[in-house]
Amino acid sequence: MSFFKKIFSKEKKETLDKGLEKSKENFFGKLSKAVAGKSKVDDEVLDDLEEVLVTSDVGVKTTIKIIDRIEERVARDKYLGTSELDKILREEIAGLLSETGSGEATDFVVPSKKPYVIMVVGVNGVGKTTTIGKLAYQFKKQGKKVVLGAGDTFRAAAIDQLQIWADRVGVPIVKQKMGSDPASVAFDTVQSAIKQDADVVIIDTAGRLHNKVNLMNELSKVKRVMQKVVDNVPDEVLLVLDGSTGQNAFEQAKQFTAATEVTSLAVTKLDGTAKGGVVIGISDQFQIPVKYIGVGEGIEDLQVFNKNEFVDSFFKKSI
Ligand SMILES: Nc1nc2c(ncn2[C@@H]2O[C@H](COP(=O)(O)OP(=O)(O)OP(=O)(O)O)[C@@H](O)[C@H]2O)c(=O)[nH]1
Ligand SMILES: [Mg+2]
Repeated sequence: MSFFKKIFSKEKKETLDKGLEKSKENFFGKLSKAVAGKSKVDDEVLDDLEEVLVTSDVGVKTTIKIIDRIEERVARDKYLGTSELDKILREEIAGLLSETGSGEATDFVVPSKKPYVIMVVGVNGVGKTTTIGKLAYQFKKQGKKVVLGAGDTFRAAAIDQLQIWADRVGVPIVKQKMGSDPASVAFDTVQSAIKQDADVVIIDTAGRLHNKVNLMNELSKVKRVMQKVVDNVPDEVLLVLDGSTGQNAFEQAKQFTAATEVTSLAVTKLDGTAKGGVVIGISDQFQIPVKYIGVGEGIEDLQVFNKNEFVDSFFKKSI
């Protein structure tokens, strides 16, 4: 590993540790209450642990899986002290995540076929536009030519906001007037990307979900119309979820994955929340990989989700 790479990953790790600070405080606070005065992992400790996991937004299904594993271990090891509980929990959670169907996530790898088209979906305010800006920045740093498409034509401010990100990153944007057809914007964007010989296209979309049928129709139309320019696009449909909404993020993931074909997930706002456990539940329960996590509002605050690093950081007490 090069010197710079080492420095970079150390910094990355620190951002992740810092980003998860609130979640960790919350989790360890509850965990130490659950084991206070106990020397042995007994049924009562397990009940309390179950509550800690559920209230940390790991989700009921994943919590049950984790508790089952710990129970098995208690039965096997007979006498399991509470001092080892941290370590065992960490091992079991890491084990569980490595077995999930979503596999080991990597960042988006731009293929040689151009353009690589990413459509970004999700409800209002989850962080779609911000994530697009951060992603564009990462691609640009890799030397890729990026074009953004302002497919959220629902609000004028949405177009302006994407423009601000485009300027900040220094990439071109294709946009039309507010109220215009998002599919037409997507069409123009892909066409313009081909003309410019761009590597990556990222399309923003509006986040209305009050009518699932409408949303599904609109997203399929955007896809269909883009396919008039290039076959088999989009290459990725990235669903953005706001981690600070906890269980709501699970619901959104369920609804969106049922309504449209989602290929990857990004979970944002993990810095401002005590609900970081949501990422553990989401990566366990959906067959779609969590690729990115957002740990701040800045341009650099998007990280590739690495399960092991995440679990390590989540369980690291020293902040
Ligand atoms: N703390 C924190 N804030 C974030 C993160 N990602 C996005 N935000 C903030 O969340 C707010 C909403 O982000 P947007 O990117 O506008 O969300 P959106 O999904 O595009 O919203 P709409 O366009 O309204 O549908 C903004 O104030 C962002 O700065 C993150 O990882 N951490
Ligand atoms: Mg937006």
